[in-house]
Amino acid sequence: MARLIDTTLREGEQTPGLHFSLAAKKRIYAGLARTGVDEIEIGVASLANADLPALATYAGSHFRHQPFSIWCRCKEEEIRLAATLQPAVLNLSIPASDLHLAKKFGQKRPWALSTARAAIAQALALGISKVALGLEDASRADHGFLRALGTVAKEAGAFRIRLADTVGLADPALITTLVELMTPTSLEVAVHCHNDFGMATANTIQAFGAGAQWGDVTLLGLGERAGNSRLEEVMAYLILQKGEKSYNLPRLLELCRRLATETRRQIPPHQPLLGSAIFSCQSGIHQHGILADPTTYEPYAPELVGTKRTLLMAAGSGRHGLAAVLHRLQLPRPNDGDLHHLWQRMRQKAARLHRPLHDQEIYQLAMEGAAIRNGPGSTEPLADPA
Ligand code: HCA
Ligand code: CU
Repeated sequence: MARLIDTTLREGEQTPGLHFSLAAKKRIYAGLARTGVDEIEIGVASLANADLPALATYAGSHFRHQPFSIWCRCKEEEIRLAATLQPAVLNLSIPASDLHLAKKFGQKRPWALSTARAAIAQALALGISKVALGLEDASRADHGFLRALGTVAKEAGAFRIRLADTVGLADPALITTLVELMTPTSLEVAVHCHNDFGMATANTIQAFGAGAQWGDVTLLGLGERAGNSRLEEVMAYLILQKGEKSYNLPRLLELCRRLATETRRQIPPHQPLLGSAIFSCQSGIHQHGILADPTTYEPYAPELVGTKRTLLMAAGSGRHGLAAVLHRLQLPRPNDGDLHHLWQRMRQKAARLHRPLHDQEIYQLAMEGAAIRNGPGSTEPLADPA
């Protein structure tokens, strides 16, 4: 079963230019809890994160059944601090690639193995019942070494390993390989996918297919550079395509829209799930199909994401769509010849204007057609436009 770790409050807060006040963090936490997300990573255990104790207290006291986790490096003082905040899970992190080990720590692989082992042991000894190990830059790490880190994590008592595609260069095939590498360790497996090539959501979904139990996500894909897997995409996919029942789609979308407003982020009209125009359709072939049965060209009903289907009349639209628009405008259905004639004039006008026509313009064209039919001077209205 696929489970989601939201890390908006940890990785998301690392988004350049973004800063959440404590009040905002609480609102986001509450909103996330209402979506049914399985684990909420609330921040980094470091002295620089002054809000963390208050946020942990809020999370623990207001949402007793919502597991929250804390992230930290394999550093004794950070682990000690994390332990005082009583998270359900501690997500430790250690670099796994030679590049990160050498450039950030001047270290080699044995150091990572012993450091991870000691950190897991320390966290467990301090009473944290569930400890996970994150492998930073796993997608550029040696595969044998990744397996060795997994084995050490398991021996030391971790329950989960998290494979981070830190710079977002993995494709679904590599994600499959990385997840499968961990199978022999019998640890639960998580992935943390970045979106540098636009593959974060696909990689996360692929990880589930390859046997991972957990995927990291953030609201609106917030995170370093191009961000992370979007909670809204991954969760909606699990709900709408996999029949997952434990999540709340309206709450999720409402939270995304609110956060977009609060962080002054525009939601582009064609943004998956959230965009206002994703169910607008102007091509004749698609309109014909949709009018016969919306499932021909829609993966789910627009109402499920709080939007509406809109048939636009453009140069490439067809007669079926036009007839439907006339119906919506409460205009009588013309005979086939008149409809054809109106359709041609509609297409010419839309082509001239390089855009779909507004209802008023369609209405006007239909009225002109009626005027021609009824003879010069006739202005008899057919109906008021909606
Ligand atoms: C970062 C670290 C991380 C860690 C992921 C993890 C990454 O870049 O700040 O510990 O699982 O992407 O590697 O977010
Ligand atoms: Cu990250």
